[in-house]
Amino acid sequence: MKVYKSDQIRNIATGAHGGAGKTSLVEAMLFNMNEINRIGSVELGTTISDYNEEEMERQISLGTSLLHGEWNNHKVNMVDTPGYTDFFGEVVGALRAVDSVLVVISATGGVERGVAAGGSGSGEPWHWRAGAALPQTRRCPPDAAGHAANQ
Ligand SMILES: Nc1nc2c(ncn2[C@@H]2O[C@H](COP(=O)(O)OP(=O)(O)O)[C@@H](O)[C@H]2O)c(=O)[nH]1
Ligand SMILES: [Mg+2]
Repeated sequence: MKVYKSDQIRNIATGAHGGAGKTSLVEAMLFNMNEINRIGSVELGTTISDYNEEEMERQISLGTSLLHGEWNNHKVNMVDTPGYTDFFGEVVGALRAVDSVLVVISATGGVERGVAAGGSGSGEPWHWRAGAALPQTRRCPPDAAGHAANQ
């Protein structure tokens, strides 16, 4: 087994409300890292992350999945969390183990309750990240007028 130095390891969790696309994004990342040779589908129950029978049947993530791949000689550990608040405990556990959280925002639905909506937002990933003192990077696609909105 390949041995990585600690500075070659990245631990990343996904975070967002259910249905934002976390599991699909992780699946695409695994494909791009050549860990899998086809991109599975949530609808067909063929993703690596949503592997148990109930997840396949319901087409949602119910538990945290650990996945890994290699990119540019770095080991990337991905922690795909469930988005529904019933399973929030899974997310809290994941945040204790990661360096960063990939907050996924649906390109069609935009920012919805469960990502970073108003109020104290204590149950939302943008705020969980702050609570866990994790760094933040925001990268948004250009708006309709073509203005980039990266921070
Ligand atoms: N068209 C389209 N559908 C997507 C995309 N990403 C996810 N989906 C669909 O959105 C639904 C929820 O995706 P999923 O990855 O399970 O979201 P999660 O709950 O955040 O893990 C599924 O039906 C996916 O096929 C995308 O980039 N484009
Ligand atoms: Mg999921």
